[in-house]
Amino acid sequence: MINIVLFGKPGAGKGTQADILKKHYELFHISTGDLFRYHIQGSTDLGILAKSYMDKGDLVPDKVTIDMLEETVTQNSNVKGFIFDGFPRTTGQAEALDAFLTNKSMSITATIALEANDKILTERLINRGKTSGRVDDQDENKIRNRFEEYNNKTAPLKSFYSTQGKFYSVNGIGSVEEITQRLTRLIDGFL
Ligand code: B4P
Repeated sequence: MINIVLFGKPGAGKGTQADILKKHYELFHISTGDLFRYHIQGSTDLGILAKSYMDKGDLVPDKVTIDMLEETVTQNSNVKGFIFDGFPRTTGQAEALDAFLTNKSMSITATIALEANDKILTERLINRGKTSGRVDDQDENKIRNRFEEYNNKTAPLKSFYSTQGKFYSVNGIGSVEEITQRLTRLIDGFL
């Protein structure tokens, strides 16, 4: 089983690349952002709660995010592996994921960061905001807040996974195809 965490700032291309990699390696793709947006569309209690955080560019609290992730993994345990896209985003989530996977005799194979600078990321997000309808993509202040959330709460995971010898960095600037090539070259080494 191969389990990849795609890591990076908002707009780094996690969702874009996960969509391609899941087909290439026949992996099950879990995007916590997409799961929240699905709940928001259905106006579930979880969706209403998540929306109050996401619209401001804040992270959704760990407890609800972890429960949702664990439920999705449990419902899909007969797969070749997972791509975790946008999860974990805090040390609490990373610790919970390790404990949960260990319990299922599974583990993270690699955490791969897509690296790009804030200027490029902001341009990508504002661009997507023109068509996606996503409130969190349409306002530079909210985008700045998402970067701050990342710097304060998510960036520490680099050392969390480096300590485990599982952290890899990939240049996230270039065409989508170029970045996919960089990722597959790396992931092929884990097969
Ligand atoms: P997410 O849905 O995870 O989204 P993201 O960080 O905005 O984007 P991603 O990196 O996937 O970028 P994408 O490929 O789409 O998070 C949204 C919110 O949900 C968070 O702010 C938070 O509130 C909440 N949330 C999610 N998970 C959570 C968790 N674990 N804990 C707590 N809260 C959580 O690419 C962006 C754009 O760039 C697209 O338009 C794409 O077409 C474009 N693009 C991609 N690659 C490109 C390239 N190489 N060149 C040019 N453009 C490119």
